[in-house]
Amino acid sequence: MVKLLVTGGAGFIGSNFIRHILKEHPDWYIVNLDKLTYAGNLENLKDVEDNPRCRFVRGDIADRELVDRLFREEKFDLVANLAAESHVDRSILDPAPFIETNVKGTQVLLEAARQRGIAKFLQVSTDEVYGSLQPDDPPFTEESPIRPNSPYSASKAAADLMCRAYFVTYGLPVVITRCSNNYGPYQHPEKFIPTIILNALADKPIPVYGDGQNVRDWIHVEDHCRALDLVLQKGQAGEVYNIGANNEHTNLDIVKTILRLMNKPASLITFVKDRPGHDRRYAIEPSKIEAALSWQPQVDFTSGLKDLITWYIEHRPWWERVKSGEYREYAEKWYRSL
Ligand code: NAD
Ligand code: TDX
Repeated sequence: MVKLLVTGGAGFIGSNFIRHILKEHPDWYIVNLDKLTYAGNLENLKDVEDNPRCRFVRGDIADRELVDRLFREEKFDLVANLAAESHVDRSILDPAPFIETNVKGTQVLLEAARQRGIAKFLQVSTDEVYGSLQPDDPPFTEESPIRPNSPYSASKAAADLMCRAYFVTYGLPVVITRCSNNYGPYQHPEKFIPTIILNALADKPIPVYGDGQNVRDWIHVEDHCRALDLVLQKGQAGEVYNIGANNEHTNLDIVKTILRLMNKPASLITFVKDRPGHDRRYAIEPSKIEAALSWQPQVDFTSGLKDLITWYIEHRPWWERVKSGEYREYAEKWYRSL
């Protein structure tokens, strides 16, 4: 039995990752440590909540005592750290929680792993730590300089560097992944693609920051989760693996594509004030993980978007409850029942 600690498992990528691991590894046992911030939603895991191979613990990764106790109780073989404050716009409004969770929380986990011993510590990071590209620049490789521009990406970069220090100084078997923008089921409605689909469904204006020419490199969350699973099992300690699907689009093109797929008018597009420090372009060079771990993205972008639009239509109660904040009642009820 392999014991895996997943942090942030009630969030977007974390919940997809837990579902993936339970399906792919019948002999793995997961502990999901999640603080249930505004972004954590146990309804994302409703279909696996009775699974005896998955235990939920509500708690903060920056809470040293709790994390130490958990490591003592469970004797983890593997850690996958997905817990984070993840939204760039929120980090611009208030950077402090980003330092607390993304930097301090990661260090607390690293230290507990160092004290107790661990086979692999996976730090789930982001392409945003590399900063911004100009239109003609080559994509980010693992050797690209770390040049974060937002408080969010600076906090993720700090966590990555702390992971590196724990590998170099203490020999802790840490691997870091840096993935591009994810889309897929259970993403928080504050993010761009959910905003487009939900506003289009309601015939509401779709806010496009600045001139809409910022470029993001999109990957389906399932392809990301398969890559994380491979890196957790086969990634080499001390290495960084970029994850991306060679799928760059301007924000404006994304909105136009989704509106076309939904049969909604382009008149919904509304240009709004730009995000301060808005990174112009991200692009990931994924050849290292493709060669080293035989990983390839499998989800075609147009089919992925079509399926996602259908998912939103079929999961109206899920997103209505998220948008109204009602899902918190579910969390409290579920938590009280323990
Ligand atoms: P999310 O905001 O949907 O989920 C984050 C989860 O972490 C939530 O369940 C939240 O409750 C939990 N959490 C927050 N602070 C915590 C704390 N102190 N202790 C315990 N749990 C806490 O985020 P996401 O989009 O699923 O991102 C997951 C990870 O992947 C993050 O580390 C993010 O930086 C990284 N990442 C995201 C993307 C993307 O496009 N979404 C791309 C690359 C990397
Ligand atoms: O309403 C919007 N209008 C808009 O034009 C929103 C919410 C966003 N945007 C733009 C900003 C970005 O150029 O769309 C692009 C994508 O925005 P987000 O969904 O906020 O993602 P981004 O800032 O690129 O960061 C995401 O990818 C990397 C995740 O939120 C991070 O957690 C991840 O590390």
